[in-house]
Amino acid sequence: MTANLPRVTYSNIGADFRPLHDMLDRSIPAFEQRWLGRDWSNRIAGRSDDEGRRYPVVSPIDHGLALGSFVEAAPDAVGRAVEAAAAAWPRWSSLSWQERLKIMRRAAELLDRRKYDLGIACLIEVGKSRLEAIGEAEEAVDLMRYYCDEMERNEGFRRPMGRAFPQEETRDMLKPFGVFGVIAPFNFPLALSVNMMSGALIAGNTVVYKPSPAAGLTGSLLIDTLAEAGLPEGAVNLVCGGGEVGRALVDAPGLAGIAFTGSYATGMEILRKLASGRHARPAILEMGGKNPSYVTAKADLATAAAGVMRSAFGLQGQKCSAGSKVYVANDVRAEFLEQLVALSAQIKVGDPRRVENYMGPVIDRRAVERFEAAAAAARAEGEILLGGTRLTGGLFDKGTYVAPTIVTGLAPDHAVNRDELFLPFLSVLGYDDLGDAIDDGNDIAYGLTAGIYSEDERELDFFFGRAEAGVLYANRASGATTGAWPGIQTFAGWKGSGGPGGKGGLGPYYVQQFMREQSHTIMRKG
Ligand code: UN1
Repeated sequence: MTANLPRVTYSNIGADFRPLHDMLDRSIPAFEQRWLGRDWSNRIAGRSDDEGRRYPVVSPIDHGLALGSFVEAAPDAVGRAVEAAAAAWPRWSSLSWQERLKIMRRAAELLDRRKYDLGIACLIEVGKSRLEAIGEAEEAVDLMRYYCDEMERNEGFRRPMGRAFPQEETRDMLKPFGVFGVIAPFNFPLALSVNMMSGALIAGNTVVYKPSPAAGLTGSLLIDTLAEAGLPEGAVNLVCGGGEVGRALVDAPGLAGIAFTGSYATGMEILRKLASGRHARPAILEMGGKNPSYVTAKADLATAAAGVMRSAFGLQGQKCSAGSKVYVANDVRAEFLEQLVALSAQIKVGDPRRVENYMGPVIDRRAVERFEAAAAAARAEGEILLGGTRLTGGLFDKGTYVAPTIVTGLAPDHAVNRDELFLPFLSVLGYDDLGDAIDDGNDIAYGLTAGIYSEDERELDFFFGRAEAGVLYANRASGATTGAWPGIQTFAGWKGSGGPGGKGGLGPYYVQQFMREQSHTIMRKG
């Protein structure tokens, strides 16, 4: 039934997805019937574990839609999960890398077979549109396969070294650290969980995984899939819950390192903690973004308007890669804004289970409050060009929906232009000098993604040389700052968007961040 359906990536926006939508029309209700409203358990040492408080979760699409209940792991359960992962580590890490890859490739195969169900889980749980959700599921599969291929290309990160003497032989290798805590965010509950867990596991570490409290369903389905692939008991453990559980995990004795994707404040707290024990431990971090794009006087304005719109409002602006401000050359500002506002005004917001809706709800009430505060500031100190309001009436009253919003006239150092909002909220700034605009776009704590629109190669070169961010794009209609794909765009956060190592995910320098180096030198006789 699902063979030969078109593949969704975030950037193949022109493809014919009708067969996919036909399938989703049938599969979404079937998924709801089968999976919603259950009581889920944590998973420790291969067994269900219910130690802790049960909490119900509802969908942001409709608060009457019960996703299920999950267990906020008690501190003792978190400790047992770390112990279980530590007990599984000798076995998992002593497998040859080829044997580990066999299991991980089986996991990728299972993920691939279940990608539509897993995508639908994200859709209902987080409120992403159909194409964002299925794109994410495809990304997760590609991620796991790509990291397996990288391990193979690098021959398990083992290589012979030089000889100081003819009789001396040295080899260099990367080895796993031990137990990794993996703490994942709500916005890409599948792709980012798979990203961090597969990095850790392929490298030979074992894992205690904490999904976002808003995304326990996707997390639980994912863990079931990994268990079925034949990972040894305890190699992956699931503990649900919020910040308290995350803190218990970071503080657990026996933890070798943390992979975290989420807010800057939490990521920095984790980094400080991991630097303060008996010795420093690795923190592989992907944090926020305040991603600028630049539209120069030499831009194709239709392409620019499409790309800026998609990056600002795709997944309701809740991507760390979202484009949240755009600097426009004053010469073309009026014309660009006219196109951008006209295009964005056509966005349909509503139930993301339905094919016509490009935007679904934002994740929770706190997001709506943040939205209303930013809109009030823009109303008072600048100008609202589109949106600016919470949506009400019908389904909107049952969930958390806001209008795609474009504002202008706020000072460059206004909080709206400096802080990550994680909302469908775009601020427009004019500029006369591209260098000044890029410098201002750089003048933030973050450095994740940035984009430019210009038909002038010299301007593109200038941007690539000057922008302080790990992921740079030029002239993309499918997204000014979003849409990185495994094996194609690497995803390294500079400055406050990433950890101190300067390397990111989706590329050739990810898996080895989960490993430590060792050299073996043997002096032979004779
Ligand atoms: C995120 O931005 O939160 O590049 C994760 C993108 C996607 C998502 C990355 N690969 O937009």
